[in-house]
Amino acid sequence: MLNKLMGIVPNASEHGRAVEHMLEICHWFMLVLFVGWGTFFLVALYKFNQSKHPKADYHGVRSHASTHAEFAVIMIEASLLLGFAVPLWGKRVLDVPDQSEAMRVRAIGEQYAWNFHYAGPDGVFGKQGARFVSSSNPLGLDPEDEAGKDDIVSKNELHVINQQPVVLEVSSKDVIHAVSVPHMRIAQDAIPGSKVPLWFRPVKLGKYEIVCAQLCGAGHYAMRSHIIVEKQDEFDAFLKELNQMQHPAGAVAK
Ligand SMILES: [Cu+2]
Repeated sequence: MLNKLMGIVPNASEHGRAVEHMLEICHWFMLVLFVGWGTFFLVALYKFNQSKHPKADYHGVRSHASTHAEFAVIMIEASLLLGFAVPLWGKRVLDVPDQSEAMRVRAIGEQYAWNFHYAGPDGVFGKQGARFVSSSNPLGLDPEDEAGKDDIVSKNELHVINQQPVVLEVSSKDVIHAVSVPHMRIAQDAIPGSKVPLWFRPVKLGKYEIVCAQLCGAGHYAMRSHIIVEKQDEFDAFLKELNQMQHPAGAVAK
């Protein structure tokens, strides 16, 4: 309920419910803290007003109520962190789905766009190297590598299949960017020189916004992309069209 009040977008991923559950608990906890400390502040303002206590009392609080309250807060915070946040995070980050069941896509950020790199019909990514990067070869694919000849790149549009897990290998060409998809409850920094896996399982057809969540330069605001969750046949048609566009010679017939 508090999540809704704070304007959370609808969930479209399998693990999203768990994230929402934790957010909801945290919001309620913060509300209790806010009301509690706010009330304490107002009471203190009234009770210890200078007109009532013209002389300062150097002894201070005599009861142990605040010590107990603080201890309770620490216990709740520790249980939230150790009981909810850490296991949830561990499950999210460590249990990357197996290659056989998940779709693997490389997400490469640049100023100011996202390149989504598919392995193509052979299912193998071509070798990449910084020395191959040029305006006509933005991903730095090795022109000699056969595996890379059928690779497909989609600019600012990540197409995925509904219900199939997706592993994004997140990296960047220039500065630090971040893939953030509020609807999928995922976010990951894109760091030049490293490939960090980020995975989710889309469970709702539709088009969802990908936001760059790191201030990456003057055009940061315009770095908008979308995830399109579609059915298998629509996805196949999309990939086929890009394949024909990017490999018109038909060298990669399949
Ligand atoms: Cu960016």
